[in-house]
Amino acid sequence: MHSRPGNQATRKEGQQEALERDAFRTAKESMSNLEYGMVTVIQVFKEYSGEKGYLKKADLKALIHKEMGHFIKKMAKKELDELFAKLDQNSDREIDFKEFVVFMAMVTSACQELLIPFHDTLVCGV
Ligand SMILES: [Ca+2]
Repeated sequence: MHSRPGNQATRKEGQQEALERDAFRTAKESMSNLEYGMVTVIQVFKEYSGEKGYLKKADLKALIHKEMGHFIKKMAKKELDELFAKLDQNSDREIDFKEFVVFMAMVTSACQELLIPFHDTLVCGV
C-alpha cells in the first residue's frame, strides 16, 4: 500500500512531537523544583485554556476547584465573578496567561504569609 504525501507529513510531525516530548521529559527530570513548578503552571494553564489559549470564567472555576482545592475554598458565584473581574485586567472577558500568572502570584503570596509548618509538609490555609 502506498502512503500519501499527507500521511508522510503527518507521520513526520508525529515523530517530531514524540522527539520533543522525550527531550522535554529528559529536561524535566533535571529541573529544579522551582523550574518544575513553573512548567506545571504553564501546563495547567494550557490544559484548561485549550486551543483557544485563554480561560473563560467556567475554565477558571474548574481550574480553581480541581487544581487549587487545598489553597482556595469553594467559591460562591459572586466571589468567582469578582475574582474574574479583578484578574481580567483588560476587560475582554478572558484570562490570558499573563493575567493568570498574576493570579498565581497573588495566591502564592497569600500562602507564603499563611504557611503553617505541619509535620514534614507545609499547609496553606487561604
Ligand atoms: Ca483579559
